[in-house]
Amino acid sequence: MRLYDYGPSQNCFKVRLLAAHLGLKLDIVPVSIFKGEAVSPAFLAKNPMGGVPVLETDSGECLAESNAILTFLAEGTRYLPPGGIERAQVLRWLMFEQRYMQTSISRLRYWTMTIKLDHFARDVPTARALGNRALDVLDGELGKRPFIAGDRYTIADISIFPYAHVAGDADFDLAARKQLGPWFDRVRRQPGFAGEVIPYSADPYSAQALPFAV
Ligand SMILES: N[C@@H](CCC(=O)N[C@@H](CS)C(=O)NCC(=O)O)C(=O)O
Repeated sequence: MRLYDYGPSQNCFKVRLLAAHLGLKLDIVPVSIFKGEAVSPAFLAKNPMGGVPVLETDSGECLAESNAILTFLAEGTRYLPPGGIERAQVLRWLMFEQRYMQTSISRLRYWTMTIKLDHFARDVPTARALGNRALDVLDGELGKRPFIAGDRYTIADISIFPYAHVAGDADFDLAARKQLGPWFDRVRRQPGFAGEVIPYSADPYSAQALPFAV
């Protein structure tokens, strides 16, 4: 299988992390999103929204959306319960990640690290308030159980860890959330964990605007 990938993307990191846990070899195809490669006609045929990650199966089927890819790859493994309330709780946290973290921590970190905060100044207070609320909720929930969705490490943790553990890059106060550091350590101790974070500065094009200017 192929992963259309952008190194500094934490959404792509989610998929690389699960693949590392599974010992699954993915053919990595780098996509230069700031050069517009994710909105070329050929790429839009793979993902009409024009972003990464995209997984391409051996039969040529394409799947976009990081959490959908996690769900597909984790099916039948220890990282996704087979059904019932346990599985629904995992899906709940995948949706939490998209609704409350992508729109806040992820955006603020991207704006901060690529020097675009001024351009998006009007959106910063809302994103910061929502990001703080999301981190407070995670901190509270992780005080009740060892992993996000229950007693076991699942793709809920694999989805939320990538942006949560780098929230400090966007000036969120991680030290004040006492449950988060120990959870980061529990995640890092999982078999096969691979945690390389590639900074935006590794990409000389990252200071440019994205094609859809988000
Ligand atoms: N909801 C999507 C978000 C994907 C996304 O925002 N990808 C970014 C990189 S982190 C991207 O490719 N942006 C390029 C663009 O939108 O043109 C997911 O979870 O996969």
